[in-house]
Amino acid sequence: MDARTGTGSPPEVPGILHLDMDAFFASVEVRDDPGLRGLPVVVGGAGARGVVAAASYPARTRGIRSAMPMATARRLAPDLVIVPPRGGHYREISAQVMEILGSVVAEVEQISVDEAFLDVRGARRLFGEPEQIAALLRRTIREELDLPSSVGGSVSRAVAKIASAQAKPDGQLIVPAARTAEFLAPLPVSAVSGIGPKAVAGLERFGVHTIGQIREIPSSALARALGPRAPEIAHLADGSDRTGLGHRVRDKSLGTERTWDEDLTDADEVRRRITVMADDVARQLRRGELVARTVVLKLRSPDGTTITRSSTLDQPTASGERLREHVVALWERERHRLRRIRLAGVRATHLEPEASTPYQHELTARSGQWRDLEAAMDRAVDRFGTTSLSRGSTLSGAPGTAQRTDAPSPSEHDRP
Ligand code: DCP
Ligand code: MG
Repeated sequence: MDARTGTGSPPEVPGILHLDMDAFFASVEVRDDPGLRGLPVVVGGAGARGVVAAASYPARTRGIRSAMPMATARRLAPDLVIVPPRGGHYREISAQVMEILGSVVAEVEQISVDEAFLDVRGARRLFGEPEQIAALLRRTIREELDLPSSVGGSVSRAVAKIASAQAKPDGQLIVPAARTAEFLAPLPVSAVSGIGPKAVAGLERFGVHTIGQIREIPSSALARALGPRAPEIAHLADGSDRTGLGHRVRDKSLGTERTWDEDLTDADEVRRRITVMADDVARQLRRGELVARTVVLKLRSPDGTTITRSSTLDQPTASGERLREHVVALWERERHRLRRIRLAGVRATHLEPEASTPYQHELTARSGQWRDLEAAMDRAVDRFGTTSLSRGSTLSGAPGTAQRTDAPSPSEHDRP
């Protein structure tokens, strides 16, 4: 769609919405146990090495944040309520949220367990302007699931995501097209998804602290601070970015990573867990209609020794079976190096859209089979949640403490 601002043409619609659940895991626990309402509640491992996965807003007023060591959180709030994570339960509720979104808007792109982008331009005739659609979605989620969510809206996905963060908790903020640059100007550069501490430091060297200041430095300086992302960020800052759904240019990989409170010492157990992760990554690929050329296994021992090994697939794939074979092979090759495992991650890289892959070359009986079987499993998981459906060999693969189990890429989730 073209953005025309000439006389007579209608104003451009801020039709890209970003919906993100508030304090998702913690809100679910509070909903399920109303006695916890108003208390500093965190979800995470209670053990000595536990980490905060989610913090309720009352916990946040005490300075508690995701990824903080539980010991620190306890110090900040001696009355802290720690709830162990229930991954399958959150995934079921996530599927319910996505079902609600899909019932109103055809164009939905889920990007993590609790957030999605929506293109609501096609839903306007039925449901009204983006403000009304955002309100409808939030109200429906509240009424049907008794959970708070926030929505940002804009002409671009990046700005919509920034707006939803500004709207939290339990709010919505739709930025009119013509006000985009003005809205962004006072915000810290770290508000932009993917601008992490390194990029922030690079920009600070040029005296740039806010998004507005990005427009004041020469493009050569911006290129030095941000590298190849400079043009994209420049467009964002001046309000001309129009990247909508299905343009996940930065997501060249996706994966899952877990840290455990207790070291894993049993090789079979490690194999089971990375198998579950490989399945999870494959499911994320299929959901994004992507295939991967490479799979990466990362392992860390308690002393911090980290091994990252990758394996290139003969065909780009979204098959859990293929990814499992490769990560298990990598594990078998490296297991003698690490006797104890504290962290493991599986990542799919060199992604491409599924449609661009010449599947006809791959349609052997075997690959045809995996596609049918795994597509059927995806439908069952979407319907019933993962807990109801597990492969026999992975039944004991209990979830660890989630660090961020479902992020499409870590950069997407760099937060201020
Ligand atoms: N999560 C996690 N580890 C992290 C970050 C998040 O396990 N380091 C999990 C718990 C969160 C969920 O993912 O509830 C969603 O992540 P968000 O970043 O959206 O954070 P919240 O929903 O908890 O809070 P907010 O209200 O800021 O969105
Ligand atoms: Mg959230």
